[in-house]
Amino acid sequence: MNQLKEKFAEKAGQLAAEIKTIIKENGDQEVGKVNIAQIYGGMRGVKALVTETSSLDPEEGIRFRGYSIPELREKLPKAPGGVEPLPEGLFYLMLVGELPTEEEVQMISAEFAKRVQEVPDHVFKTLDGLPVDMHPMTQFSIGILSMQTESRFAKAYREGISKKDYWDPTFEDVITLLAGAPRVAAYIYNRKYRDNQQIGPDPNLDWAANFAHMLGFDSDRFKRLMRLYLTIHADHEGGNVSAHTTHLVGSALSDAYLSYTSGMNGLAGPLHGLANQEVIRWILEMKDALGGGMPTKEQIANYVKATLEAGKVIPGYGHAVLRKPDPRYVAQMEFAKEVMPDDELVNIVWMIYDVVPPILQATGKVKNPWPNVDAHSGSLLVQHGMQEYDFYTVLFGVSRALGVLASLCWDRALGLPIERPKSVTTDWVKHTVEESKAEQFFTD
Ligand code: CMX
Repeated sequence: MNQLKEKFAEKAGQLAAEIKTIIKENGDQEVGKVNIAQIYGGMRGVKALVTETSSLDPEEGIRFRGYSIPELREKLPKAPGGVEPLPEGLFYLMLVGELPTEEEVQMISAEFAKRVQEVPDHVFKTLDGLPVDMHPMTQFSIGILSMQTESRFAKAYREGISKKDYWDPTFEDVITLLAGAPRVAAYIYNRKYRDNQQIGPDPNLDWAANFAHMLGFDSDRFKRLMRLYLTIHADHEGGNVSAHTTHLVGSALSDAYLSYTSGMNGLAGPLHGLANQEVIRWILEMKDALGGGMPTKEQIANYVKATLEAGKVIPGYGHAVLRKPDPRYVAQMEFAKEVMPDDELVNIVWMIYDVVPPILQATGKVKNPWPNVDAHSGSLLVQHGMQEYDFYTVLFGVSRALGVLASLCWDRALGLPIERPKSVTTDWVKHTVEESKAEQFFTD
């Protein structure tokens, strides 16, 4: 792990110096304007954050350090005999900006497999004290938060660490958290859905395969699905709720555990990561309402319209930035076309893709009528035997840890300050509008 740490420190040092020069020489340069619709409209399109790990193009979708999802599936190292990338490799790429070698990925897998043993006992005791019917995302957040006792950053800060070294214990916290997150998640799953029959980690498995194993899914196909799933959900630049929240809370020098769980509480919202469980719930409700079996496109269209008329959203459709079908959806569709082309639920998901976009388009207000990542993921999990859809967002959360925590390392290494944008009141807005009208009057 020291090798990765040294490489990261070297890259971070270079970028920190570059940024210093950029700010010194160009600090006054404007990069955009903000209008009133944007400050009331969830800050869409406002460029106000720097995130190094990935960047989202509205037409093209996500690129991780410049690599698209198809490129990652081709270029990142794979498990022996495997066909999907190892998510550890994506973590390396996001952290240092270079594609890793197989040995470099193996080193991370081995470190995760070692540190997964370090989840302290009190984390499991904490989880045991929670009502078993508590939502798995709430349990996950509490479980990871209770690991905060292990924070090396919090300890180092209390002991008076110098600013320039913040990144080092943060890096260590990030590795420990990433190693432990699948174990905490699997513990919740087995306690809630499998009569508390817990399965310990296997030190010989890669991160995703070990997660599958601890969840009780040992088939090669489920391991393949987990590697793909944990890769494609890892990051979506910095402005989404889970990434932005992790970054924001981290900016107060809250450690990795505090920051990441804050992000997870945002991922648990139905407009963000929880949409994946909502998609399956909505499809199953539709099937029930239509008497079971395979619906027709016309029946789906009517159900979609009824959902909209009831003032609800169609889960899994739309996006704040994307304006095309999500490449993460496409990657899952390709996977399904290869391994389960005849599955009924998957075929319903594809029929919904044919039906929903024109209906959303016809509303005249939905900016992106296309499916997002959450429209497909649940159907793959159901088909592989994981039926408990309330758990799906936890899988998303484990994956999202890779991106938001790689970013947290960067935040500390670059010495980014506490975040504190300016808020205004509606009186201020009204006054500003009046002032500008008066100015316009005198200019005309
Ligand atoms: N179904 C119905 N209406 C939708 C819609 C959908 N799937 N997507 C957007 N709209 C509506 C919005 O609610 C909004 O309506 P109002 O003007 O009445 O408030 C209008 O269309 C304009 O919204 P937008 O600018 O197109 O979308 P936003 O950037 O405001 O919101 C998102 C983006 C994802 C929250 C929204 O598309 C949505 O609610 N989708 C369904 C939930 C979902 O799938 N979320 C997962 C996103 C991916 C993730 O983070 O995991």
